[in-house]
Amino acid sequence: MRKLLSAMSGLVGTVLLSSQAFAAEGNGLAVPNQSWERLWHEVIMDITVIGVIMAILAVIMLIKYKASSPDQLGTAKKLTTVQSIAWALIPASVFMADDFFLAANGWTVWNDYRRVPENAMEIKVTGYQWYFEFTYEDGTTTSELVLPHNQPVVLRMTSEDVIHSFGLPGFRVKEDVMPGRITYIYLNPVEIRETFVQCAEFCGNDHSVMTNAVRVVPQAEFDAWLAEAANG
Ligand SMILES: [Cu+2]
Repeated sequence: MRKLLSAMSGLVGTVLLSSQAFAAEGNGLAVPNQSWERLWHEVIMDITVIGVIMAILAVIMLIKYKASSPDQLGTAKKLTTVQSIAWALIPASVFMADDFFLAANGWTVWNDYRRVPENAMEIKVTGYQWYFEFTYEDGTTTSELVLPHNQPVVLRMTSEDVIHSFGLPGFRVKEDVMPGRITYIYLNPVEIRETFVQCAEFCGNDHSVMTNAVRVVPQAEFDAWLAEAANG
């Protein structure tokens, strides 16, 4: 009983500690991929803690309460109805509290992905068999996606032929790109880095080569790149 109580208080401690982990970083705006990663680590940590507690308890009880013969009866005092219900409801409530906590944070992460800030730079994405094309606010069209560091971006996406999907594993997001509809992805590129986009919806013969580098570069480098793309 004491072991079970201390295990439960450990779990509650984990939940309380981790509830402070969801603050904004970088330019002060939500960074959806970072929110996603925090929640993912939280889920992994919680299911590991719960799984390990349950496994240890199960093994202890298997060994400690093993019957020495098939007709041996237990000697423990029978629980009253109220005690039985309490034993079912209290531990269940502790674990359910963690489920609700994770679900609530899932909504927060969802909002981080879907709320586009006013100052977001818009880039139009058009899907074709079998490439993506990018159109910047000045009308420049490119085959490469380059993003200025710390500038929130909204990709407004559509397709000229079949259904594609704009898959950005490095940003922990993908979204369908469909003819006749405009979908969007919000990105907050707070790290200078190179990642990639890969079409994530089977769209024909060359689907697998429908991939491109995605570069996050300092603002000055971005301006120079865009000016060159505009002239070229
Ligand atoms: Cu495609």
